[in-house]
Amino acid sequence: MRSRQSLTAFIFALGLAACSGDDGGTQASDTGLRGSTANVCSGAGKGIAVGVTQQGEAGVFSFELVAANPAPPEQFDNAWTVAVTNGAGDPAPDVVLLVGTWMPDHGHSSPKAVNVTQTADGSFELDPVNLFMPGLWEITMTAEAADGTSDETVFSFCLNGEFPIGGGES
Ligand SMILES: [Cu+2]
Repeated sequence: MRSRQSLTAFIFALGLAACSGDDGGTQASDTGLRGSTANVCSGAGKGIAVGVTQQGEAGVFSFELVAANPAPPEQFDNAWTVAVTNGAGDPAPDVVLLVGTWMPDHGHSSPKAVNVTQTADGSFELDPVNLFMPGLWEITMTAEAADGTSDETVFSFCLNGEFPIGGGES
């Protein structure tokens, strides 16, 4: 099994190949994903949509995707609004939200960190949620209260899109 580091290096090698505009039929074509718009992970994950609410694994907090731009999520940068509520359905006070990205089938995260900003109403703005390639994504949300209480959930969904080789963002 390859390590996370070598997979990350592999992905960035693909990105470099795309930027050079010259690959000579190397690693990129070996993935079989070049320019593909195929559904690469159909049926995987729980799915994502505005209004989806998941209870944390510890049963302390709930996490709701209250807004998404674009909706449904698309490849590249997304902006999400997430509300964290307690067992009574009220906004959880004094909570810090940490967000991580992961592609379990590929063994890498997004190259961009998710910036999380709490708004006046207590919800959280996540911008960007950079879904830079199609496939199965796991977005882990961890809420940590001031008293040390912590809970987390994983939003998982299959993202369709065009593999960013030979065009798209660089
Ligand atoms: Cu990936």
